[in-house]
Amino acid sequence: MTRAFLGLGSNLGDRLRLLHDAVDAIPDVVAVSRLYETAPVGGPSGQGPFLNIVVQLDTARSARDLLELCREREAAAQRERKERWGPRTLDVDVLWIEGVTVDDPDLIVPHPRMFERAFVLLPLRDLAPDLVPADLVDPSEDDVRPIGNF
Ligand code: GSY
Repeated sequence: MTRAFLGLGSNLGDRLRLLHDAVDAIPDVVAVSRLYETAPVGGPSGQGPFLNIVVQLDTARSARDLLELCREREAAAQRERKERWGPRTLDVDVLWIEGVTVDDPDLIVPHPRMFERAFVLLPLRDLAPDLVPADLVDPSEDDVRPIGNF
C-alpha cells in the first residue's frame, strides 16, 4: 500500500455537495484536509471562489488508475471543458504518490504546479507537513482561508 494525495476543487454549482460526492466515491481515502475557500488562480476574471481540499489515499492503484479515477469523478460531476482554467464543477488532480514519478504527455507526477499553489499546499500541509516546504509563506486570508472541517 502506498501513500498518495489527490487535490479537489470546485467553483461552480453546489460546491460542497460536489466535493462530498466525489470523496464518497473515491476508494482508499484515509484522511481529508480541512475545507478551504480560495481565490481563483488563473482563468477568466469574475469567476467565483473555489472550495479546495486534499485527500490522502492508502492505495495499491497505479498513477494511471488514479488519473482514470479522477477523470471519472469529474465526468460524474458533469464537468465541461469549455474554457482552459475556466469555472468548473469539479477538478480532481493526482498530486503526489510515494516513490512514484511519471512524465507522460497526459500525466505528470508529482503534479508540476503543486508546489506553486497555496490552494494545494495549505490543505496538503494539514495531512503531510513533511511534503510542504518549511519556509512556505502563508497567503493572505482573502486568498486561501480554512473554513472548517470537511
Ligand atoms: O487546478 C485546479 C483547478 N483550479 C483552481 C483551484 O482548484 N483553486 C483555485 N483557487 N484556483 C484554481 N484555478 C484552477 S485552474
